[in-house]
Amino acid sequence: MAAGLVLTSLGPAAVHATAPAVAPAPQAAAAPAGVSNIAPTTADATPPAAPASPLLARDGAPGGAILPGIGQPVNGVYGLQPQVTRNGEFAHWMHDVVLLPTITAISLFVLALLAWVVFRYRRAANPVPSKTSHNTTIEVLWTLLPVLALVLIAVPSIGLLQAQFKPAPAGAVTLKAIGNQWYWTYQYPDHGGFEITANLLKEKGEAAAGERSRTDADGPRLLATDNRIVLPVGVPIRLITTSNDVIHSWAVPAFWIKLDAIPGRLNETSFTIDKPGVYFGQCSELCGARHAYMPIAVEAVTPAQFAAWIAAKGGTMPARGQASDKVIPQPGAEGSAAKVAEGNTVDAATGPTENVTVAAPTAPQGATNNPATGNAGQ
Ligand SMILES: [Cu+2]
Repeated sequence: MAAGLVLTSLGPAAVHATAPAVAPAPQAAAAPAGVSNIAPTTADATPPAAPASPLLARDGAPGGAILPGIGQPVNGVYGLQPQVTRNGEFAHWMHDVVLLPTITAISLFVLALLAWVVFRYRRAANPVPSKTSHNTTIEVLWTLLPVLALVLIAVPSIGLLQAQFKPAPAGAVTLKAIGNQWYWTYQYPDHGGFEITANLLKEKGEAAAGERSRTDADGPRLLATDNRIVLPVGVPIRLITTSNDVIHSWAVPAFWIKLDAIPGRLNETSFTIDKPGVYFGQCSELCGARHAYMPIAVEAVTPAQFAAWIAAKGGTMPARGQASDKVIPQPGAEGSAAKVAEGNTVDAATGPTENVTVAAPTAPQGATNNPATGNAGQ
């Protein structure tokens, strides 16, 4: 963890000079000797069609391998996805060890009581019904036992709720996810503020001529994106969400994260990814016709690989010792530096700007220009 924080605070040049052995993630150590620290995390990590260096893939993202059953739903399997954050692991435990046994026991108990009453007190076996109307012992029991059951559930539940809204510590990597109809844009405010757009990768027959279509190396159908978001493992992530149009929701099941993206607002949460890998999610707020087609793909890599990726994107790592916990003002908040600066130049001519923190997408979006065929015709 400490090594990870140090690595993220180094400049890209320094990271390139760092041997992979110092990277804290176990997979980095497993890389063959002599391979640079931007090599794929496992031997079979390079997708068949990828260029020699995964970092120089067409979209600039490392071509990390998708591990079977990790970070995505699996056919015929029920239950929660394997979790790779502390909150997720706790929630998984709570679901499997607290909630499921509790509701199963209560359901079976009530079913048994019902069956007993139906059988024992049927008309044939019990022709003269009892006239009893009160029983203090039973009344106390049927009040206290449900209270106890609720307390049993509430204690871990409230703790988890609190943990989910814990602010990120100093030194966290900030990822700003911006919802659009119907794709996500991402900014890295601590790393030069560059922006990435992630669109659904269409299937082979659906992509226009010259357009990149999905392969299995990209991910499952409807979950693969043209650009993956890259985040470091072992480093706290500060996730900030907002939207350019309607309410979306940024959700990745394996991170135990679902955070609404609301126009004119910033929502914030934090998490730390434990294991390298590729993790998929989807917009989880009904946001319009192509709601189902704005997937999320996150590639979690070692801090060294993250630094290399940032450099490849033209970004910069924060200087050593410089905490990346600067306050990002709510859109339109009075006194925000951006607002004041922009207000000085814009107000006189055009009036106040509505949302100063959200940059307009810089490139035309393939997904938004889709004709109403293929996926849109569902
Ligand atoms: Cu959406």
